[in-house]
Amino acid sequence: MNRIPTTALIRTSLGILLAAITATTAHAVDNFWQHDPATPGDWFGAANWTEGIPTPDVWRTYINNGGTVQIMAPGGNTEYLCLGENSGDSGTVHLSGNGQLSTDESIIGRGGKGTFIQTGGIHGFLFSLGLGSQGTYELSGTGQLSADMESIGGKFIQTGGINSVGDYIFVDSQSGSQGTYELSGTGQLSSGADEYIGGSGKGTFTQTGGTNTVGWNLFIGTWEGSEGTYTISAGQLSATWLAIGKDEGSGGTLNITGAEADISVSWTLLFGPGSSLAAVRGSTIRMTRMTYAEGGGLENQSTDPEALAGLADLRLIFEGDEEDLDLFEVAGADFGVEMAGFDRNFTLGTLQLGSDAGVGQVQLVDLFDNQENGDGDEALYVNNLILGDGSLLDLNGRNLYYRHLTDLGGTVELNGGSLAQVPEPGSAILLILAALCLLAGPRMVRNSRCGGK
Ligand SMILES: [Ca+2]
Ligand SMILES: [Ca+2]
Repeated sequence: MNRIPTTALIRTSLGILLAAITATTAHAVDNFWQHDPATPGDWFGAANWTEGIPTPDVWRTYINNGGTVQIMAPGGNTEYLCLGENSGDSGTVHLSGNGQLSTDESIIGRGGKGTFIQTGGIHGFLFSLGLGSQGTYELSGTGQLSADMESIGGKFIQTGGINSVGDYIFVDSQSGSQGTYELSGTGQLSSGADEYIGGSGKGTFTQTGGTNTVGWNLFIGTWEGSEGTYTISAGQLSATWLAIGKDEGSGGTLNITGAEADISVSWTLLFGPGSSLAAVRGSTIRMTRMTYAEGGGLENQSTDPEALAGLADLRLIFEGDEEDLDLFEVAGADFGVEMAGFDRNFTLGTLQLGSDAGVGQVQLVDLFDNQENGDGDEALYVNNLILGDGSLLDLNGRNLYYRHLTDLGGTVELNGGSLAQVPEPGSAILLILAALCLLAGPRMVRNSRCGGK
Protein backbone atom coordinates (compact mmCIF):
# COMPACT_ATOMS: atom_id res chain seq x y z
CA MET A 1 0.00 0.00 0.00
CA ASN A 2 1.22 3.50 -0.77
CA ARG A 3 1.76 5.86 2.10
CA ILE A 4 0.74 9.47 2.24
CA PRO A 5 3.93 11.26 1.11
CA THR A 6 5.84 13.00 3.87
CA THR A 7 6.31 16.73 3.74
CA ALA A 8 9.99 16.24 2.94
CA LEU A 9 9.15 14.12 -0.06
CA ILE A 10 6.59 16.63 -1.26
CA ARG A 11 9.04 19.50 -0.89
CA THR A 12 11.61 17.54 -2.85
CA SER A 13 9.13 16.89 -5.61
CA LEU A 14 8.23 20.56 -5.73
CA GLY A 15 11.92 21.43 -5.87
CA ILE A 16 12.47 19.11 -8.81
CA LEU A 17 9.48 20.56 -10.59
CA LEU A 18 10.54 24.17 -10.13
CA ALA A 19 14.11 23.39 -11.08
CA ALA A 20 12.89 21.75 -14.25
CA ILE A 21 10.66 24.66 -15.07
CA THR A 22 13.44 27.22 -14.71
CA ALA A 23 16.09 25.22 -16.56
CA THR A 24 15.43 26.54 -20.02
CA THR A 25 18.62 28.01 -21.42
CA ALA A 26 21.67 26.66 -23.20
CA HIS A 27 20.48 24.07 -25.61
CA ALA A 28 21.99 22.79 -28.84
CA VAL A 29 19.48 24.25 -31.26
CA ASP A 30 16.49 26.43 -30.57
CA ASN A 31 13.63 26.45 -32.98
CA PHE A 32 11.55 29.61 -33.24
CA TRP A 33 8.14 30.24 -34.75
CA GLN A 34 8.63 32.74 -37.58
CA HIS A 35 5.26 32.73 -39.31
CA ASP A 36 3.69 36.18 -39.65
CA PRO A 37 1.91 36.77 -36.32
CA ALA A 38 -0.92 38.57 -38.14
CA THR A 39 -2.44 35.22 -39.09
CA PRO A 40 -2.47 31.74 -37.53
CA GLY A 41 -0.15 29.14 -38.99
CA ASP A 42 0.15 25.38 -39.08
CA TRP A 43 2.48 23.55 -36.67
CA PHE A 44 3.31 21.17 -39.51
CA GLY A 45 4.44 23.86 -41.94
CA ALA A 46 8.25 23.60 -42.17
CA ALA A 47 8.66 27.18 -43.35
CA ASN A 48 6.83 28.46 -40.27
CA TRP A 49 9.87 27.58 -38.09
CA THR A 50 13.45 28.74 -38.18
CA GLU A 51 14.61 25.11 -38.03
CA GLY A 52 11.75 23.29 -39.75
CA ILE A 53 9.04 21.20 -38.14
CA PRO A 54 9.89 20.56 -34.46
CA THR A 55 11.22 17.12 -33.61
CA PRO A 56 11.40 15.50 -30.21
CA ASP A 57 15.13 14.83 -30.02
CA VAL A 58 17.13 17.94 -30.62
CA TRP A 59 15.28 21.21 -30.55
CA ARG A 60 13.59 23.40 -28.08
CA THR A 61 10.58 25.08 -29.54
CA TYR A 62 9.65 28.71 -28.89
CA ILE A 63 6.72 30.86 -29.88
CA ASN A 64 7.72 34.37 -28.92
CA ASN A 65 6.68 36.62 -31.81
CA GLY A 66 3.03 37.03 -30.85
CA GLY A 67 2.02 34.35 -33.33
CA THR A 68 -0.63 31.67 -33.13
CA VAL A 69 0.12 28.04 -33.93
CA GLN A 70 -2.65 25.67 -34.94
CA ILE A 71 -2.42 21.96 -34.31
CA MET A 72 -5.25 20.07 -35.99
CA ALA A 73 -3.55 16.76 -36.85
CA PRO A 74 -1.68 14.05 -34.95
CA GLY A 75 2.09 13.91 -34.75
CA GLY A 76 3.09 17.16 -33.04
CA ASN A 77 6.19 16.39 -31.00
CA THR A 78 8.92 18.36 -29.30
CA GLU A 79 11.10 17.93 -26.25
CA TYR A 80 10.36 21.35 -24.87
CA LEU A 81 7.77 23.96 -25.74
CA CYS A 82 7.82 27.54 -24.51
CA LEU A 83 5.19 30.17 -25.22
CA GLY A 84 6.35 33.68 -24.32
CA GLU A 85 9.92 33.19 -23.17
CA ASN A 86 10.89 36.66 -21.98
CA SER A 87 9.14 39.85 -20.98
CA GLY A 88 7.46 41.32 -24.06
CA ASP A 89 7.27 37.95 -25.83
CA SER A 90 3.99 36.21 -26.43
CA GLY A 91 2.71 33.13 -28.17
CA THR A 92 -0.47 31.09 -28.57
CA VAL A 93 -1.26 27.50 -29.43
CA HIS A 94 -4.67 26.26 -30.59
CA LEU A 95 -5.06 22.50 -30.28
CA SER A 96 -8.29 21.15 -31.73
CA GLY A 97 -10.00 18.35 -33.60
CA ASN A 98 -7.72 15.33 -33.93
CA GLY A 99 -4.65 17.34 -33.07
CA GLN A 100 -1.96 15.80 -30.92
CA LEU A 101 1.01 17.35 -29.24
CA SER A 102 3.56 15.47 -27.15
CA THR A 103 6.30 17.16 -25.18
CA ASP A 104 8.51 16.36 -22.21
CA GLU A 105 7.82 19.75 -20.79
CA SER A 106 5.80 22.83 -21.71
CA ILE A 107 6.00 26.29 -20.25
CA ILE A 108 3.10 28.61 -20.98
CA GLY A 109 4.21 32.17 -20.24
CA ARG A 110 7.71 31.85 -18.86
CA GLY A 111 8.81 35.48 -18.63
CA GLY A 112 6.27 36.73 -21.16
CA LYS A 113 2.72 35.87 -22.08
CA GLY A 114 1.56 32.46 -23.21
CA THR A 115 -1.85 31.12 -24.11
CA PHE A 116 -2.78 27.51 -24.80
CA ILE A 117 -6.29 26.87 -26.03
CA GLN A 118 -7.35 23.25 -26.31
CA THR A 119 -10.84 22.44 -27.56
CA GLY A 120 -10.10 18.85 -28.57
CA GLY A 121 -7.27 16.46 -29.29
CA ILE A 122 -4.56 15.20 -26.98
CA HIS A 123 -1.82 17.12 -25.22
CA GLY A 124 0.48 14.70 -23.44
CA PHE A 125 3.67 15.03 -21.44
CA LEU A 126 6.37 12.79 -20.20
CA PHE A 127 6.94 15.22 -17.41
CA SER A 128 5.48 18.60 -16.68
CA LEU A 129 3.31 21.52 -17.64
CA GLY A 130 4.08 24.92 -16.15
CA LEU A 131 2.05 28.12 -16.31
CA GLY A 132 3.84 31.34 -15.47
CA SER A 133 2.05 34.34 -14.02
CA GLN A 134 0.97 35.43 -17.55
CA GLY A 135 0.23 31.92 -18.68
CA THR A 136 -3.30 30.86 -19.53
CA TYR A 137 -4.58 27.39 -20.38
CA GLU A 138 -8.14 26.91 -21.61
CA LEU A 139 -9.36 23.32 -21.77
CA SER A 140 -12.81 22.57 -23.18
CA GLY A 141 -14.82 20.27 -25.38
CA THR A 142 -13.22 16.88 -25.86
CA GLY A 143 -9.67 17.94 -25.09
CA GLN A 144 -7.44 15.54 -23.16
CA LEU A 145 -4.46 16.80 -21.23
CA SER A 146 -2.13 14.64 -19.20
CA ALA A 147 1.13 15.30 -17.32
CA ASP A 148 2.98 13.89 -14.35
CA MET A 149 3.12 17.31 -12.76
CA GLU A 150 1.41 20.60 -13.40
CA SER A 151 2.38 23.89 -11.86
CA ILE A 152 -0.26 26.57 -12.33
CA GLY A 153 1.18 29.98 -11.52
CA GLY A 154 -1.17 31.66 -13.99
CA LYS A 155 -4.72 30.82 -14.96
CA PHE A 156 -6.20 27.45 -15.88
CA ILE A 157 -9.79 27.51 -17.12
CA GLN A 158 -11.45 24.14 -17.63
CA THR A 159 -15.03 24.02 -18.85
CA GLY A 160 -14.86 20.50 -20.29
CA GLY A 161 -12.44 17.80 -21.30
CA ILE A 162 -10.10 15.81 -19.10
CA ASN A 163 -7.04 16.97 -17.22
CA SER A 164 -5.27 13.92 -15.85
CA VAL A 165 -2.31 14.62 -13.56
CA GLY A 166 -0.17 11.61 -12.74
CA ASP A 167 1.27 12.92 -9.48
CA TYR A 168 1.07 16.53 -8.33
CA ILE A 169 -0.66 19.71 -9.31
CA PHE A 170 0.33 23.00 -7.73
CA VAL A 171 -2.05 25.90 -8.09
CA ASP A 172 0.45 28.21 -6.60
CA SER A 173 2.37 31.36 -7.38
CA GLN A 174 5.24 32.79 -5.44
CA SER A 175 5.69 35.85 -7.64
CA GLY A 176 3.19 38.12 -5.94
CA SER A 177 0.36 37.06 -8.23
CA GLN A 178 -1.69 33.96 -7.62
CA GLY A 179 -2.35 30.77 -9.45
CA THR A 180 -5.98 30.16 -10.29
CA TYR A 181 -7.90 27.13 -11.49
CA GLU A 182 -11.51 27.40 -12.61
CA LEU A 183 -13.36 24.13 -13.04
CA SER A 184 -16.88 24.10 -14.44
CA GLY A 185 -19.29 22.40 -16.81
CA THR A 186 -18.29 18.84 -17.65
CA GLY A 187 -14.60 19.26 -16.85
CA GLN A 188 -12.81 16.36 -15.21
CA LEU A 189 -9.66 16.88 -13.20
CA SER A 190 -7.85 14.06 -11.45
CA SER A 191 -4.51 13.70 -9.74
CA GLY A 192 -2.71 10.50 -8.81
CA ALA A 193 -1.16 11.98 -5.70
CA ASP A 194 -1.65 15.50 -4.36
CA GLU A 195 -3.16 18.84 -5.20
CA TYR A 196 -1.78 21.99 -3.62
CA ILE A 197 -3.99 25.06 -3.68
CA GLY A 198 -1.42 27.46 -2.25
CA GLY A 199 1.72 25.40 -1.52
CA SER A 200 4.10 28.02 -0.26
CA GLY A 201 2.57 30.88 -2.29
CA LYS A 202 -0.95 31.86 -3.32
CA GLY A 203 -3.51 29.76 -5.10
CA THR A 204 -7.24 29.86 -5.74
CA PHE A 205 -9.46 27.06 -6.98
CA THR A 206 -13.05 27.79 -7.99
CA GLN A 207 -15.36 24.91 -8.83
CA THR A 208 -18.84 25.52 -10.17
CA GLY A 209 -19.26 22.10 -11.78
CA GLY A 210 -17.33 19.11 -13.05
CA THR A 211 -15.35 16.67 -10.96
CA ASN A 212 -12.10 16.96 -9.09
CA THR A 213 -10.76 13.59 -7.95
CA VAL A 214 -7.70 13.80 -5.74
CA GLY A 215 -5.79 10.54 -5.33
CA TRP A 216 -4.29 11.36 -1.96
CA ASN A 217 -4.04 14.80 -0.43
CA LEU A 218 -5.81 18.02 -1.20
CA PHE A 219 -3.98 20.84 0.55
CA ILE A 220 -5.77 24.17 0.74
CA GLY A 221 -3.03 26.42 2.14
CA THR A 222 -0.06 24.24 3.00
CA TRP A 223 3.23 25.56 4.31
CA GLU A 224 4.03 28.70 6.24
CA GLY A 225 3.24 31.84 4.25
CA SER A 226 0.88 30.09 1.86
CA GLU A 227 -2.61 31.33 1.03
CA GLY A 228 -5.04 28.89 -0.51
CA THR A 229 -8.75 29.20 -1.21
CA TYR A 230 -11.06 26.53 -2.57
CA THR A 231 -14.55 27.74 -3.42
CA ILE A 232 -17.12 25.19 -4.51
CA SER A 233 -20.74 25.79 -5.41
CA ALA A 234 -21.50 22.61 -7.37
CA GLY A 235 -19.86 19.55 -8.86
CA GLN A 236 -17.94 16.75 -7.18
CA LEU A 237 -14.83 16.94 -5.07
CA SER A 238 -13.24 13.88 -3.51
CA ALA A 239 -9.97 13.40 -1.67
CA THR A 240 -8.35 10.91 0.65
CA TRP A 241 -6.95 13.53 2.97
CA LEU A 242 -8.40 17.04 2.84
CA ALA A 243 -6.13 19.38 4.77
CA ILE A 244 -7.04 23.03 5.22
CA GLY A 245 -4.43 25.46 6.59
CA LYS A 246 -2.13 22.59 7.43
CA ASP A 247 0.90 24.34 8.89
CA GLU A 248 1.32 27.13 11.43
CA GLY A 249 1.48 30.38 9.49
CA SER A 250 -0.47 29.05 6.51
CA GLY A 251 -3.87 30.34 5.44
CA GLY A 252 -6.37 27.93 3.98
CA THR A 253 -10.04 28.61 3.28
CA LEU A 254 -12.75 26.25 2.15
CA ASN A 255 -15.83 28.11 0.92
CA ILE A 256 -18.86 25.95 0.28
CA THR A 257 -21.18 28.33 -1.52
CA GLY A 258 -23.76 25.85 -2.81
CA ALA A 259 -25.54 23.12 -0.88
CA GLU A 260 -25.48 20.82 -3.94
CA ALA A 261 -21.68 20.60 -3.90
CA ASP A 262 -20.77 16.92 -3.50
CA ILE A 263 -17.71 16.71 -1.25
CA SER A 264 -16.32 13.48 0.10
CA VAL A 265 -13.26 12.58 2.15
CA SER A 266 -12.28 8.95 2.44
CA TRP A 267 -9.74 9.20 5.25
CA THR A 268 -9.12 12.42 7.14
CA LEU A 269 -10.52 15.93 7.16
CA LEU A 270 -8.01 18.23 8.84
CA PHE A 271 -8.71 21.75 10.02
CA GLY A 272 -5.16 22.91 10.61
CA PRO A 273 -3.94 25.93 12.61
CA GLY A 274 -4.45 28.24 9.59
CA SER A 275 -7.85 26.94 8.54
CA SER A 276 -11.06 28.80 7.74
CA LEU A 277 -14.42 27.36 6.75
CA ALA A 278 -17.41 29.19 5.32
CA ALA A 279 -20.47 27.17 4.39
CA VAL A 280 -24.01 27.88 3.28
CA ARG A 281 -26.77 26.14 5.22
CA GLY A 282 -27.22 22.57 4.05
CA SER A 283 -23.59 22.11 3.00
CA THR A 284 -22.45 18.53 3.35
CA ILE A 285 -19.16 16.70 3.59
CA ARG A 286 -19.33 12.93 3.46
CA MET A 287 -16.68 11.00 5.36
CA THR A 288 -16.53 7.79 3.37
CA ARG A 289 -14.70 4.56 3.87
CA MET A 290 -11.16 4.19 2.61
CA THR A 291 -10.78 0.59 1.66
CA TYR A 292 -7.10 0.12 2.50
CA ALA A 293 -6.54 1.94 5.79
CA GLU A 294 -8.36 2.10 9.08
CA GLY A 295 -8.99 5.15 11.17
CA GLY A 296 -8.99 8.69 9.95
CA GLY A 297 -11.83 11.02 10.75
CA LEU A 298 -12.01 14.66 11.77
CA GLU A 299 -8.82 16.30 13.03
CA ASN A 300 -9.01 19.82 14.35
CA GLN A 301 -5.94 21.84 15.29
CA SER A 302 -7.64 25.23 15.17
CA THR A 303 -7.78 27.56 18.16
CA ASP A 304 -10.05 30.03 16.36
CA PRO A 305 -13.76 29.14 16.44
CA GLU A 306 -14.62 32.31 14.48
CA ALA A 307 -12.54 31.09 11.54
CA LEU A 308 -14.48 27.82 11.55
CA ALA A 309 -17.90 29.41 12.01
CA GLY A 310 -19.01 27.56 8.87
CA LEU A 311 -19.11 24.34 10.91
CA ALA A 312 -22.45 25.49 12.32
CA ASP A 313 -24.01 25.20 8.84
CA LEU A 314 -22.26 22.00 7.87
CA ARG A 315 -23.62 18.48 7.83
CA LEU A 316 -20.90 15.91 8.40
CA ILE A 317 -21.96 12.41 7.39
CA PHE A 318 -19.88 9.44 8.45
CA GLU A 319 -20.58 6.41 6.28
CA GLY A 320 -18.64 3.20 5.92
CA ASP A 321 -18.96 -0.22 7.48
CA GLU A 322 -18.43 -2.08 10.77
CA GLU A 323 -14.67 -2.22 10.15
CA ASP A 324 -14.35 1.52 9.99
CA LEU A 325 -14.13 3.59 13.19
CA ASP A 326 -13.48 7.29 12.62
CA LEU A 327 -12.05 9.56 15.29
CA PHE A 328 -13.66 12.93 15.87
CA GLU A 329 -11.72 15.69 17.61
CA VAL A 330 -13.87 17.66 20.04
CA ALA A 331 -12.85 21.32 20.27
CA GLY A 332 -15.54 23.26 22.12
CA ALA A 333 -15.37 24.73 25.58
CA ASP A 334 -17.63 22.72 27.89
CA PHE A 335 -20.39 25.05 29.06
CA GLY A 336 -22.54 22.14 30.19
CA VAL A 337 -26.23 22.02 29.28
CA GLU A 338 -26.34 25.67 28.21
CA MET A 339 -27.22 27.40 24.94
CA ALA A 340 -24.02 29.40 25.36
CA GLY A 341 -22.20 26.24 24.31
CA PHE A 342 -23.55 26.61 20.76
CA ASP A 343 -22.23 30.13 20.27
CA ARG A 344 -18.95 30.28 18.28
CA ASN A 345 -17.66 27.19 19.94
CA PHE A 346 -16.76 24.90 17.02
CA THR A 347 -20.45 23.94 16.99
CA LEU A 348 -21.35 21.48 14.24
CA GLY A 349 -24.62 21.91 12.35
CA THR A 350 -25.41 18.23 11.86
CA LEU A 351 -23.53 15.12 12.85
CA GLN A 352 -24.98 12.16 10.96
CA LEU A 353 -23.76 8.63 11.50
CA GLY A 354 -24.72 6.29 8.70
CA SER A 355 -26.48 6.82 5.40
CA ASP A 356 -27.70 4.78 2.48
CA ALA A 357 -24.03 4.13 1.73
CA GLY A 358 -23.42 2.29 5.02
CA VAL A 359 -23.21 2.59 8.78
CA GLY A 360 -21.15 5.24 10.50
CA GLN A 361 -18.96 4.62 13.53
CA VAL A 362 -17.39 7.52 15.38
CA GLN A 363 -15.31 7.79 18.53
CA LEU A 364 -14.89 11.20 20.12
CA VAL A 365 -11.36 12.16 21.12
CA ASP A 366 -9.71 15.23 22.62
CA LEU A 367 -6.14 14.99 21.42
CA PHE A 368 -5.56 18.68 20.70
CA ASP A 369 -6.00 21.61 23.09
CA ASN A 370 -8.19 23.79 20.88
CA GLN A 371 -9.22 26.01 23.80
CA GLU A 372 -5.61 26.51 24.93
CA ASN A 373 -6.66 25.90 28.49
CA GLY A 374 -5.16 22.54 29.26
CA ASP A 375 -5.77 19.06 28.01
CA GLY A 376 -8.80 16.85 28.02
CA ASP A 377 -11.57 19.30 28.93
CA GLU A 378 -13.32 19.91 25.63
CA ALA A 379 -16.79 18.97 24.47
CA LEU A 380 -18.84 18.79 21.29
CA TYR A 381 -21.96 20.86 20.65
CA VAL A 382 -24.12 19.68 17.75
CA ASN A 383 -27.37 21.19 16.57
CA ASN A 384 -28.71 18.01 14.98
CA LEU A 385 -27.57 14.56 15.90
CA ILE A 386 -28.69 11.75 13.59
CA LEU A 387 -27.92 8.16 14.56
CA GLY A 388 -28.52 5.83 11.63
CA ASP A 389 -29.55 2.22 11.92
CA GLY A 390 -26.58 0.14 13.09
CA SER A 391 -24.35 3.14 13.64
CA LEU A 392 -22.11 3.60 16.67
CA LEU A 393 -21.28 6.71 18.66
CA ASP A 394 -18.55 6.15 21.27
CA LEU A 395 -18.35 9.22 23.49
CA ASN A 396 -15.10 7.88 24.92
CA GLY A 397 -15.34 9.99 28.08
CA ARG A 398 -16.26 13.20 26.23
CA ASN A 399 -19.46 15.22 26.60
CA LEU A 400 -21.74 15.76 23.63
CA TYR A 401 -24.59 18.28 23.75
CA TYR A 402 -27.28 18.42 21.10
CA ARG A 403 -30.48 20.33 20.40
CA HIS A 404 -32.27 17.76 18.21
CA LEU A 405 -31.84 14.02 18.07
CA THR A 406 -33.03 11.61 15.38
CA ASP A 407 -32.32 8.05 16.47
CA LEU A 408 -33.00 5.50 13.74
CA GLY A 409 -31.44 2.63 15.66
CA GLY A 410 -27.92 3.67 16.56
CA THR A 411 -25.88 2.69 19.59
CA VAL A 412 -24.36 5.20 21.98
CA GLU A 413 -21.52 4.11 24.25
CA LEU A 414 -20.84 6.64 26.98
CA ASN A 415 -17.58 5.14 28.31
CA GLY A 416 -17.48 7.85 30.97
CA GLY A 417 -18.87 10.59 28.78
CA SER A 418 -22.34 12.07 28.67
CA LEU A 419 -24.99 12.75 26.05
CA ALA A 420 -27.38 15.56 26.88
CA GLN A 421 -30.03 17.56 25.12
CA VAL A 422 -29.95 21.30 25.56
CA PRO A 423 -33.54 22.57 25.64
CA GLU A 424 -34.53 25.24 23.18
CA PRO A 425 -34.63 28.72 24.74
CA GLY A 426 -38.43 28.79 24.34
CA SER A 427 -38.91 25.44 26.02
CA ALA A 428 -36.48 26.44 28.77
CA ILE A 429 -38.69 29.42 29.57
CA LEU A 430 -41.74 27.17 29.63
CA LEU A 431 -39.92 24.81 31.97
CA ILE A 432 -39.01 27.69 34.24
CA LEU A 433 -42.61 28.94 34.22
CA ALA A 434 -43.84 25.45 34.99
CA ALA A 435 -41.39 25.19 37.84
CA LEU A 436 -42.53 28.57 39.19
CA CYS A 437 -46.12 27.39 39.01
CA LEU A 438 -45.30 24.25 40.93
CA LEU A 439 -43.41 26.21 43.53
CA ALA A 440 -46.20 28.73 43.86
CA GLY A 441 -48.77 26.05 44.46
CA PRO A 442 -52.52 26.10 43.80
CA ARG A 443 -52.83 29.82 44.47
CA MET A 444 -50.93 30.69 41.32
CA VAL A 445 -52.47 27.99 39.22
CA ARG A 446 -55.49 30.22 38.95
CA ASN A 447 -53.26 32.85 37.38
CA SER A 448 -53.78 32.69 33.65
CA ARG A 449 -50.06 32.82 32.98
CA CYS A 450 -49.68 29.40 34.56
CA GLY A 451 -52.99 27.67 34.33
CA GLY A 452 -54.43 28.94 31.09
CA LYS A 453 -53.68 27.65 27.66
CA1 LIG B 1 -9.69 19.21 21.43
CA1 LIG C 1 -8.53 22.22 26.44
